[in-house]
Amino acid sequence: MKKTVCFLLAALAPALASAQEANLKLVSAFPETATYVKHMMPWIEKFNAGGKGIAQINFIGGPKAIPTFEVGTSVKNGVVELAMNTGAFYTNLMPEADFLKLTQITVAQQRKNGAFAYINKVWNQKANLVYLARMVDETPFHLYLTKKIEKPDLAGLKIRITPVYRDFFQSMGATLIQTPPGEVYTALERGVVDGYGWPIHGIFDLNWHEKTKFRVDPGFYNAEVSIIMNLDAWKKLSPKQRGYLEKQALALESMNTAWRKLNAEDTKRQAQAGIQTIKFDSATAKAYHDKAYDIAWASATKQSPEHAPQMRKLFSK
Ligand code: 173
Repeated sequence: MKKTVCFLLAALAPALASAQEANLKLVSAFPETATYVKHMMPWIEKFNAGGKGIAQINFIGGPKAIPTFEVGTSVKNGVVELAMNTGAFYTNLMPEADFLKLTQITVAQQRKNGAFAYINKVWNQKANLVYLARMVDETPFHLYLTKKIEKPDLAGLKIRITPVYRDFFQSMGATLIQTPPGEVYTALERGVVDGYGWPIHGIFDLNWHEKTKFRVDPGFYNAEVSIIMNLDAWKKLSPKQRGYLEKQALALESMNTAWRKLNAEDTKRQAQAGIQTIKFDSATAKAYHDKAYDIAWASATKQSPEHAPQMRKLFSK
């Protein structure tokens, strides 16, 4: 009898050991050639090297594995435990997802002033998600064009959008066409769009510079890309595993200093690639920038009267 128990325990030991090591599948809502994936891969390597016996991340790929706008639902339902995603891609789960572009303080400051905890409360309750780490910060979005404009008027222009830019570009009279990042090149190539919204960095990764003639300055908002996690998977972790994930989340956020450097480099590189900057006079530029925020907060408040005003307070300088 004793022998049998010993044998059973011995046979179970590997299973028990692997049950202690959490295996977390991660999908990227951005194409695998995107800057964000390049930024994340070394982090995953370090995560796995230090996480032996605790937790491992299994990167399963980009939008070919799960389409961009379905990644949020896949994390919510636990099809994958983790995703690198941006709120604009999962507004189908909750309108608040897209409000993260409106943060005017860094994620480190958000952790201090309670914004990060507030985001998590909403993400837990409304979408079964944990907001684990913000890995893009301090990065404005811009409008890129294939045709010149003299003033902030997009009438007659077809512009590729995501929810990030929808209300702002619509207010300038654009015809809106929503696509995931993976479809922008073809849309430009075929003349389906005359421009697109995108952060200051990253247009070279998907070869959009080949089709881009102008960038409109100033930029607006603050590009957000984050690691989100299925809440049930989070609850299943041991305190040690959660502690490890939290430590690695901070390590990823500490890499955000890279963006300021890349943003400066890519601004130069765009000029070298022949992309001209469209600049408005200073009053028009200020009105353009202010309008971006006014419109976004008005839309946010309409969509989420409960959370938008609180988030506005916590996200502002
Ligand atoms: O696809 C997009 O233009 C978009 O919404 C986005 C959001 C964050 C970072 C990069 C792009």
